[in-house]
Amino acid sequence: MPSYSTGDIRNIVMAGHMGTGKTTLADAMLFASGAVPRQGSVNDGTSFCDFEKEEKEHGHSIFSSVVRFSHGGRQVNIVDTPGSPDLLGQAISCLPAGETIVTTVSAQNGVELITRRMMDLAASRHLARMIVVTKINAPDVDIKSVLEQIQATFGRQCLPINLPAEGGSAVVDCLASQEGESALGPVEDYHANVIEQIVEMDEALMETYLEGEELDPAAVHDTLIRSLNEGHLVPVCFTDAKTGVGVQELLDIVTRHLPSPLEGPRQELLLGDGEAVEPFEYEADSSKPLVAHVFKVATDPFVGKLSVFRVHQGTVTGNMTVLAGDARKGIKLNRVFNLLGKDHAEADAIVAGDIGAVAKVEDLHIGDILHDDHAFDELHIKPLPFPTPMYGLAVAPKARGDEGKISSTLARLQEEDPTFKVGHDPQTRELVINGLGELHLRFMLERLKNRGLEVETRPPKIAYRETIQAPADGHYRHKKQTGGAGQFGEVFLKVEPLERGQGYEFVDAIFGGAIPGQFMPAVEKGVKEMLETGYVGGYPIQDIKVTITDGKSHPVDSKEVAFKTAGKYALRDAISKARPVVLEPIVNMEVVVPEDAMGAITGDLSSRRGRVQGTDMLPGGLVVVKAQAPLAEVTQYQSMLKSVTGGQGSFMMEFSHYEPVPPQVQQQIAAAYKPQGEEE
Ligand SMILES: Nc1nc2c(ncn2[C@@H]2O[C@H](COP(=O)(O)OP(=O)(O)OP(=O)(O)O)[C@@H](O)[C@H]2O)c(=O)[nH]1
Ligand SMILES: [Mg+2]
Repeated sequence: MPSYSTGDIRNIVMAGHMGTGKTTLADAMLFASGAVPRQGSVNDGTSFCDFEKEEKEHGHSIFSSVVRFSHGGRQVNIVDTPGSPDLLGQAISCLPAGETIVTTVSAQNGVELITRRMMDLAASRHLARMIVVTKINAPDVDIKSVLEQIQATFGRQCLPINLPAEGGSAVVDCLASQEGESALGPVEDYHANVIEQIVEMDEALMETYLEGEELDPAAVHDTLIRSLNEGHLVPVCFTDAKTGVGVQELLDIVTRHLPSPLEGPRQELLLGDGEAVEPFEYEADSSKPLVAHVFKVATDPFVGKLSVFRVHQGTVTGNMTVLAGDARKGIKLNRVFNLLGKDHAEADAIVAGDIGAVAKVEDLHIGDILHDDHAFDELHIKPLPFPTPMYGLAVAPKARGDEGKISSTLARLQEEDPTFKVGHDPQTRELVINGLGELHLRFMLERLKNRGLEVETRPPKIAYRETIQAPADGHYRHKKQTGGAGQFGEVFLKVEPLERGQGYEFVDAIFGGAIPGQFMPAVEKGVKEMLETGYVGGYPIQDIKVTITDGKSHPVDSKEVAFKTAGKYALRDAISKARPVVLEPIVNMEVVVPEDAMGAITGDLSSRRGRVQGTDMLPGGLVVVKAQAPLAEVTQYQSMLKSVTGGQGSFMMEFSHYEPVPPQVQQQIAAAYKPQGEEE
């Protein structure tokens, strides 16, 4: 057993916009705690968190990573996440690993897109939150306005618990102390603000405070934890990890003031399936039955697969056989590890509340629940809101004969990232990868290249779909008489549009054996083939109900293949009369730009068939433009934004829904479509 227990553990997940200094801060904390002999740096590729080759090359995080240290008798796990909008999937999967989400705001840039996003997500999952203002010693910073911006964006409950002082070379405590001066004014004032916020949570404490009596530190601590858990207080503190200012103080804050797994918010777990799903209450008790969940998977060709998990209840030991999700078969673990970046040290046990890893277990995936009781087969984390990967590229091997290796390596990379998907285009049979943006796919392809596999890519393909807009009837009689045995099958059917997103429904409404039952699967096979092939532009047809109404068979010549063909072409006949239409993916966009670029941005979006839905002023002279636009028009938005704003601004987009394309676009798609392999 480890030397510490659940109450000693603190888990923090670092989240926030790219470049705000999460990794630098994690490296500084590691060094300050004495866990490592030198301070790692993202700038020279020595960071303990950004240890993957691709991360060193780019100088920023691409994967989440876990490091640990002990300080003041506590055991701290830091989960560092990437802050690029393209890598949001990695960051989101780590949210349920920590009690506290620590978001970073750079004093230079103020509150940025992903910081806002992660703050909101953490709040929606009822996690404790803390904000660290980083880079307070960087040139041209205005700490006061950054603090105002934080409060304007996230609310008045964001209150400093320490303050920059002495010209940025130190920070002073304003939670326990009320003495002295800070760069933002008298410490006393800030002390009063934060204490008043805390005591508001507890009537008795409030009374003692109002009567001017001394507060019991233990009572203040308990109430502080409650304030954090309920989002009544979001502490703000200040650091400059480059110069080490505020780092030692941050270690004390994390270990003294943030909740342990015993005190902190519970992760939302659900037990059951479908309608019967219920919240599942666990206890951070190491002696109870095991409940852990996998939040990160790394597939290294040399080390093998590493699955990183957070234990919510019970204990994981190396000699255990665990169950993952609803798999019937147990998994023998052999060994469990504690992680410090790329180093893993074998551990006796990973207790409740702690983070650990297992190596070389193939059957584990992000989101899996580890348990040892079949009663928990249907236990899962409340679904995380991953954005849908809509940005696609068709890839083909540069070297012949690499196809197999490329698809299997891509499939492994897919396991590392819930927003990276690999599939085949049914129309072109090409291998297609999908991610959140240009950058996301570029990283993935670099990773592929670093494993010795190179591909050619083709411009993004848009995942169009087709549907129908009216009911219609269809009919086809397939009859072939070549020499001996013939083929005969005849199908009557009708089609009706379904609501968007309903998919496909097949109904057999045949009476009296007009089509013998054994041929119905063949009819449906033909129907499905047609749905996959598409009609207008060769895209999959969706949101359609197909009802087989009548047919005819022949005692000798009726064959499966005949009914398959009849089903397919009867459907085609019906679709041709059902006002078929091409659907295109529409994305929600959020673009943050300096105020003076707003006109250019909204104008540009309108010219791309976009609909601007609103603009909000953000503190700090920024504006956020919310819009919907067809994905086809904004696939290169990264470079467009750059050219409109000269490099400033950031954006994110995510899939919203499908909509019919305008008639002229449909005409272009239809004209470009050459059905291949038509039989008849
Ligand atoms: N002056 C100063 N620079 C800093 C500080 N923290 C980080 N930086 C610099 O800011 C840049 C980005 O730092 P990172 O730690 O990689 O930022 P990150 O938030 O991890 O970024 P992503 O991994 O891309 O999400 C690096 O060049 C750091 O050297 C700081 O406290 N002061
Ligand atoms: Mg980083």
